[in-house]
Amino acid sequence: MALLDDLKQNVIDGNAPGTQTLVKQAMSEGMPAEKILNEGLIAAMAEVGRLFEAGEYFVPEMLVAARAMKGGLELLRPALAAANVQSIGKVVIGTVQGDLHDIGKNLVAMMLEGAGFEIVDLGTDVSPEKFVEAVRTHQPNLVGLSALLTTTMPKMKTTIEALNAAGVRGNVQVMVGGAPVTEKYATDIGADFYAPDASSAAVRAKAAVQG
Ligand code: B1M
Repeated sequence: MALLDDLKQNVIDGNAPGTQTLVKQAMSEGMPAEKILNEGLIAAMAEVGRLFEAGEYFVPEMLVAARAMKGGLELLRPALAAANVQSIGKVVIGTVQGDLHDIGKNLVAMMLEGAGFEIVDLGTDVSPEKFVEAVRTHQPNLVGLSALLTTTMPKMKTTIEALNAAGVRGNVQVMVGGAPVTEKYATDIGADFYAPDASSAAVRAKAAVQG
């Protein structure tokens, strides 16, 4: 447990090399990747959010913590996305327009990859037009929209409307998620389904394509 506390603190402090060293150590001690992720990396980001809300952290501190988290996440990627699976479908995923948060979206993409999906990651700040273009080009089974800000959530609705207007909505199911998003919001904006976290995103996406 001391190891996970140290790991958490290194992310909170934005110590990227320290974070990577401790993730490697935890893995070499046989700790499950999900435990390192949930009790180390994700728990740290929750604390960073609390510090930001309390006015003790500002954007630069959030940014260095996010970089440290990402470095740790990269090391966990092979274990989380333990491959060996045939593609069960394709997902176009991105963070909606105006929103630069990508840690959660990346995590969802990794878990989907682990569940056997082929991933087309459009990155952050993705306009509705870019989602439409990607659906036309890649013909995915699912489109995943992530939003972390209450101010960018409405772009999920705009994106769904753009898919409708382009006549491609019927070809894809839309999954939405992100800290401020709820099941009710997903229903209200016409998404097919909502997932509260990366593991359930993988389970629900799999169920969606397998009927
Ligand atoms: Co931002 N930020 N941030 N930030 N930031 C939050 C989101 C905030 C809650 C902090 C706070 O006030 N407590 C707050 C939003 C408030 C609100 O809207 N109500 C906030 C704010 C205000 C801002 C700025 C406006 C700050 C400013 O400039 N004044 C600014 C906006 C920039 C922009 O996007 N235009 C900003 C900037 C940033 C950084 C760039 C510094 C950095 C992001 C770096 C990056 O992502 N590359 C950052 C960070 C790190 C955070 C916090 C601290 C951590 C987010 C995170 O990575 N969490 C965050 C506070 C918090 O969340 N506690 C905060 C860990 C991650 C694993 O969880 O992203 O929730 P999460 O993803 C989960 C689920 O939500 C779900 O699964 C994931 C894994 O389980 N999920 C999906 C996510 N997407 C999904 C998609 C799905 C399904 C599930 O289907 C497709």
